[in-house]
Amino acid sequence: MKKKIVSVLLCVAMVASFAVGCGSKSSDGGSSDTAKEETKGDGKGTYAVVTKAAGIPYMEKMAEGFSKVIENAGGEVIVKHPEAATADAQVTVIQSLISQGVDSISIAGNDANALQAALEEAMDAGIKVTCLDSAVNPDSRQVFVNQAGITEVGQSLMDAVLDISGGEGQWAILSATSQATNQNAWIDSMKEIMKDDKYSKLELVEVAYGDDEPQKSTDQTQALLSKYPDLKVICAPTTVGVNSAAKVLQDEKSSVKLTGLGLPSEMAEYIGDGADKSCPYMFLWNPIDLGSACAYTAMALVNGDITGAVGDKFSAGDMGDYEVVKAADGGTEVILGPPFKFDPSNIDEWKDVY
Ligand code: RAM
Repeated sequence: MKKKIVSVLLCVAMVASFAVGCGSKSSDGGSSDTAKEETKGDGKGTYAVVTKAAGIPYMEKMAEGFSKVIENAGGEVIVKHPEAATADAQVTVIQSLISQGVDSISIAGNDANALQAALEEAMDAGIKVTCLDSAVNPDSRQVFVNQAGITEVGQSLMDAVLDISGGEGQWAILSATSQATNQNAWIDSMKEIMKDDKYSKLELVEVAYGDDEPQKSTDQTQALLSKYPDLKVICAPTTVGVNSAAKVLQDEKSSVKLTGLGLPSEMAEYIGDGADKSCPYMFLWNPIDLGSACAYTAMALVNGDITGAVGDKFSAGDMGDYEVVKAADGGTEVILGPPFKFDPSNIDEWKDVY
């Protein structure tokens, strides 16, 4: 029953993901967008979404979900994919959006604190600021649209490492950038959970950083394999990292197994129980829905329906109603739901969706 409902939602998301593209504007270096023409002041508005970096399919799906909702509501969308997954690259983009006089900026933060001056400048100029996927600190935003509870993600990953390792042995984390708020929060949560006796036979040997770049993630995976001959499991809480690691492990027929947060479309060929597959199972959420939910949140802010305070309620169309709650970092957030497990039983039905 639950699966049926999920599938229906998926179809909606699929339609959404196919229907966008045509209307959304995008750029790869934050330099060429001139999307806003005459909409400011007509009640519709211009909504910018700033991803972590160009070239990350997860981020593209997220931006698609965002764009579809705004366009259906008659708004104007600006999609910006910064050149690199750095705070500096995002500051440049934010400044250009402030000059363009957008109504709203939604950003997947490459750093919790380093965007504060730029985002405060945006808010001082009357621009509504939300973050999604990866938070900026509470002073830099009105509300965070969080894909899943941090502890729920940490718990799912830790239990996967425990299970896949057989309960003991060496494991390593392959993360994105060392400054990424979301990956760091999930890693901190895993470390906290690991203090429980249940995990006492597991040894976390290293947290490596592939910077959400395929080549660097590949190099870091290879380095882990040569540094730790007894390594049993790699956990990569990044779609770029898990995809690169999956390929290395499978190509090298390594006995090291993998789990993490992956995009089904990128991971389907690596998921399985056999010795020839590198990833028994992994987790994620729907990045299209994440973008959609953030778009509804941004519109509610721009329309004055909410301010981003705890207890604020708003409607997110087909996605239902949301309530703003207190976030662990002291700010406020909207949470989409728990992470979803992808394994051999369901990967085929999801791989064409996102
Ligand atoms: C990568 C990005 C993103 C993260 C996913 C799981 O695509 O780092 O921020 O949420 O992985």
